[in-house]
Amino acid sequence: MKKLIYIIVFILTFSSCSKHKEPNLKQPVDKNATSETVQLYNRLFKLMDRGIMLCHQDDLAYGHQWYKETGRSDVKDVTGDYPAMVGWELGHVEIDAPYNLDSIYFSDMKQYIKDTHKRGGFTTISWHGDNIATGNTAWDCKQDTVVTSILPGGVHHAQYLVWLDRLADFFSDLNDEQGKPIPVIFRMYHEHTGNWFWWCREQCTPEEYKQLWIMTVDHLRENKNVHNLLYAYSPATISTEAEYLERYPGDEYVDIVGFDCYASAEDLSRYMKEMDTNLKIVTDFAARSGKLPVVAETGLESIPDTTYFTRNVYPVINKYKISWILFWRNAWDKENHFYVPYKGHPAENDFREFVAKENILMNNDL
Ligand code: BMA
Repeated sequence: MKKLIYIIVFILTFSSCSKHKEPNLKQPVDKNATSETVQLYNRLFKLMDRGIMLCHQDDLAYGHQWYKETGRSDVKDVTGDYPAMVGWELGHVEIDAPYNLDSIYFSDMKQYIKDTHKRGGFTTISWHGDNIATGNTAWDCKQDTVVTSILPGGVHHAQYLVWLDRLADFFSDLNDEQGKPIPVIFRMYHEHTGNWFWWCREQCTPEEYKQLWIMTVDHLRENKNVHNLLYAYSPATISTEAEYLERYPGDEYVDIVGFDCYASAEDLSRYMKEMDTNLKIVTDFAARSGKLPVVAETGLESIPDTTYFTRNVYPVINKYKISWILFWRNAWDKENHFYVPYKGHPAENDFREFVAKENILMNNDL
């Protein structure tokens, strides 16, 4: 009898254990990702069944003609809710500056990321790191040996690892109130199919680009023990899958696949076509490779067309199953550099209508 009880207890324990492990969870590329990071990845996939999350760059730090007002957000001013996801930018963390290239203190950024996490929202982070060879900005493309100079054996390799260490310190300092690491998405070396950053196609070969990516991921996770990241790949718009994959570092190094595509008021039909082509390429590839598809950056600067969101964005994204769409920042210090309407802007009704769609997810929908 005693033996039988032992056997029953053993079976019950074993079955509850295996249930607890949830063997069907999808694993991110970092095999040592924290359990919160694994949960995040799986949550993002699940949420795609309900809709597309709205994401806005720098949303909580500033907006059109305001800077650092606690709790404020242009998206919330107009719609009554925060975006489901917020984008941030790490440019200048690598040179140990106290604030980023758009004047956001990194200490504030960490707090905004914690606030978003507490509200149940998500965070994606880009990085316009400086050109280490010239000391100028990410946009400095005057010489084309910077990537080789960063790779192992290159003259700037050691210093570049110091830069990556500073990134790692930032990521490692993202903890919730219980001290658990907050998982975030890191979208690095983006728009590389363009020709405006030092990591773009004219500055390095496909092989060098891949090596740069792999070296960065390996350094963060193997040497610096950063395990709260999902890695996102986002070229500027392309027209074929071959182009999309030419510099793809491999399925072992990417969790999320997207693209950046901007509109111009003069040619919104070109924008819709480009969005459609890129969405098709990205969602097809994501389905095949098991990655998460997104629109990593988009927008129409200063939104001169007041039906842009409902007539140009929604009809295209609504055809696809994607995780989120990120609209670029509303600069606080530039009159016309904004991508989401602020209160009083002529496109605000259209934006509200867009956000009210059943399958556009805001923070309160999560
Ligand atoms: C660009 C512009 C710049 C900004 C940079 C990094 O697209 O918005 O003003 O400094 O992104 O955020």
